[in-house]
Amino acid sequence: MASVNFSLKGKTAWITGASYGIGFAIAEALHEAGAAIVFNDINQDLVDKGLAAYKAVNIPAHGYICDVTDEAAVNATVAKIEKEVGVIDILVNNAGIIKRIPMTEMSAADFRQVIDVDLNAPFIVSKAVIPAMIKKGGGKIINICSMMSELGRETVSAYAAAKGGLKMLTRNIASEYGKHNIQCNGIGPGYIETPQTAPLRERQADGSRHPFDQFIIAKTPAERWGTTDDLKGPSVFLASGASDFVNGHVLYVDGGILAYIGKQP
Ligand code: NAP
Ligand code: GCO
Repeated sequence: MASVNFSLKGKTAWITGASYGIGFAIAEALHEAGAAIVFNDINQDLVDKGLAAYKAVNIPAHGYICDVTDEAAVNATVAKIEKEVGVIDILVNNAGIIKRIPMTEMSAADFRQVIDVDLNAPFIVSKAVIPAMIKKGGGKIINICSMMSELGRETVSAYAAAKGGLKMLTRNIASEYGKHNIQCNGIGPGYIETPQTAPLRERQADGSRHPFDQFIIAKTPAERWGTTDDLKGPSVFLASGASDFVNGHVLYVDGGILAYIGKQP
């Protein structure tokens, strides 16, 4: 009977935009499972800060300057990674932004920027890494989706459109490249304590919890925000041989939000 294989020893993992936040935690987990870690950020200062953060936790990460929306830059970065580190076995499309603006007040430029980073970039980066994965006999792509891959809410029209599209891009990559032993899945974090959600958790002037903070607690069966540590195990699972027959799936790591109508006020 084959043993379950969670090891990533000998694998190269590129987690995009992983200087901090969810991507950094996923990188820690994949490193702990044996993978060589590659990350990127948009300028040298931020890459240096990321390298320092990885060094502080004894991870010999490889950092590259790359704006994931720039296809030429992405292609050049993939070539550098393949030359300097190795063929990318595991891609985590983590880089992302959000703009919280009522739709009728949002400029088309702002809408396009969110779509560009959160949906076009995962297409660009996946397209760049798949050919070498095929040559190598397979690979893993993990797209960081969201509650907004399933649900809408006020002010996040661009983000929800992007993350809904990312869920379907995940399914399409799975459909188109599964025959090459490439598994493409999503992780859908719930509400996680990172810089991206800090504005939703700020204490009020009177020291009380932010109304949105209280709202999320009432909508989450676990009655807490997630932490980046909650994403580590699911990431190793989807990056490893343990998930070789899981394809096109979005694994929601949300404490039960999507299953729950919400606590009665
Ligand atoms: P975060 O703290 O804002 O970090 C986002 C990362 O993406 C940063 O390192 C950022 O780098 C990078 N990035 C943004 N645009 C980039 C670009 N054009 N090129 C390269 N890197 C870029 O966000 P997070 O909370 O860790 O979220 C990470 C992912 O999880 C995102 O896709 C987000 O949508 C998703 N997510 C977050 C939550 C949550 O509750 N936090 C829940 C569900 C899904 P810079 O510092 O240079 O901007
Ligand atoms: C928001 C939050 C969410 C989270 C996450 C939920 O404004 O509603 O930022 O979008 O970031 O995507 O899964």
